[in-house]
Amino acid sequence: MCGIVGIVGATPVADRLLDGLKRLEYRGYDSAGIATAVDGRIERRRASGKLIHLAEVLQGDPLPGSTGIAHTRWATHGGPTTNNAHPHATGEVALVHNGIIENFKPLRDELTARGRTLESETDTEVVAHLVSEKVEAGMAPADAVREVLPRLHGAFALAILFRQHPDLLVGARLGSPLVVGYGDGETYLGSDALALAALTQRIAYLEEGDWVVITREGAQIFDRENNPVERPVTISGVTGELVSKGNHRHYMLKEIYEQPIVVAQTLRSYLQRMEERVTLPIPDFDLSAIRRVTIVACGTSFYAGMVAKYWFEQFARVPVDLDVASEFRYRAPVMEEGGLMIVISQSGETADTLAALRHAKSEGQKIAAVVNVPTSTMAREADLLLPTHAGPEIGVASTKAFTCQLAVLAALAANLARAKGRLTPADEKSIVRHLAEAPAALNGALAYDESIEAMAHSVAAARDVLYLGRGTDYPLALEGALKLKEISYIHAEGYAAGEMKHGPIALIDDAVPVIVIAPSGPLFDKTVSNMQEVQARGGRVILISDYDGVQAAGENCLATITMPKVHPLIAPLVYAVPVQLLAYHVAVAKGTDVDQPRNLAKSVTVE
Ligand code: HGA
Repeated sequence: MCGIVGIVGATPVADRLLDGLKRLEYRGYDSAGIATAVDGRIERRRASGKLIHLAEVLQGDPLPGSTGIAHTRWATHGGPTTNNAHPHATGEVALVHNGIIENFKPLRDELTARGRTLESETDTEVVAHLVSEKVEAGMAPADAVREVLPRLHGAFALAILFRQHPDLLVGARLGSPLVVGYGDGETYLGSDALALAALTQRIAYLEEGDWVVITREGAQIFDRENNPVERPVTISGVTGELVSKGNHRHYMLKEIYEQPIVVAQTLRSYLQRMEERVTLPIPDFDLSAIRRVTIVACGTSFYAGMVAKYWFEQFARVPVDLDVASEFRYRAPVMEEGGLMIVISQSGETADTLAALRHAKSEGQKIAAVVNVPTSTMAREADLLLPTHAGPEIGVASTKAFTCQLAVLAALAANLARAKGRLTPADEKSIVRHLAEAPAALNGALAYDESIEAMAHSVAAARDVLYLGRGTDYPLALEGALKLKEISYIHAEGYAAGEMKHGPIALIDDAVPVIVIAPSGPLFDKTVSNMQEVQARGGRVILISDYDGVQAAGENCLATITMPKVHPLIAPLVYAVPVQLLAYHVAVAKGTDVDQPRNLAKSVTVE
């Protein structure tokens, strides 16, 4: 989603701003722009579409100036046109914004009533005008921003440039992330440490409601009550190198292939291999009093949570509520004492999930956060941080973050079960052994890449695809359908296998491939019966199972994918691989933009 970079520099900044935007490109965006302060005026260059278009504009019309702001926009209000691209500017100020100004309509009416002309359809532009009015009335930049911030409802990260003050920028955050970077004789603003990786590793994370004035000498930070505050400067581990694709054609494929390693890395923090015990990064966090678990997440993370519900209930016998984050706050959820909310988010910044976290916290729930960015807002606001160690995930369609989330959640379920006295030492040993087998089993699953690629054409031609599964394979069916929708734009739905006969079976004909996820085991026969109901109606089935399953039921299938035989606990991790690879190869066959699919953003920082 939107990316912000700002530099108060000692030398021209346009190239470095563009480089910062490139580092944020993976988040997904649909237009971009840069503004600098030059010789007493504000200059802007903007372009719709990819950064290459902005680079072309800059090449034709270079942008001097050593203080500037830059933005990649994922449109929420107004189409992805050049005119709606940020920065938005008046004669006095230019401004970039991440988030949504929810009260922009009355503010806009108020501004137009005062005779101001707004040029874009965005919610953002009102902020530029509100600040500009104050500046035009003679206020200093910091005073102007301080007076405007309380008028804004919604969520924002802002970076603001002033025509008459080319030596400073003002930033602010509420609900959307913003960091300050400290250089040598230069200071920066960025959406995250990655954006500033080539400039500095010295990073301070702004807290909710903070605003900041940066100059070449450093930063003056204020809290929401306008008191000067210090925010600790941390050394970010993100290197200046752009994350590379290695030998792979797409980030998504590289990330699918990284899964054995990153799952092993993640498990290291949650398993004591010698003692054969599960553990947590904060070992003395008391789980014994937890009486109820609420899991809240969005998209792929939600499906990881759905798998975890099965595990928490099975191992720990603790009831689990599961909610899509954007719905959670709006159904008056009952949160009793002794409740643990688990939020799951790759970025740790997903606005819907963050809002749910804050709501639950205000109701006295303990919060555990399964996130891939340990410096993220969720990580900082949680009582129990449960990091995944997947490394930067650049492909918009989540893959390695998902399997790492599953690894963490399996270990958490076992920890909870032990704390509740529901896990014998023998059971715990067995869980540790099975989880430890996951990296090798993931490798085994990757070995089928070529055969999956070979069958992709049979799905690529379809208009609709169904995925079926039972038990923990049901969330995998949902995840498989989501992956296919996201990157190949084929309409796909996941169903609990047993639900087919209650409606969706009406969709079956020979034009709708049905992908059945059914490892051999206790649920196999029932799922295969549902599969046969599909075949009896002319449906063409692709069966994903292990050798035994394929032998038993593969005969009349359009195709089969054979996975290594694994324990049911790690089956969701292993079976994630073929559904990811199938979606990937179908998308490649269709020629879509695999890493940055249309309309999607990576870190979804608006509600
Ligand atoms: N609401 C603003 C910014 C959108 C945003 O933050 N996207 O990530 C707009 O539509 O321009």
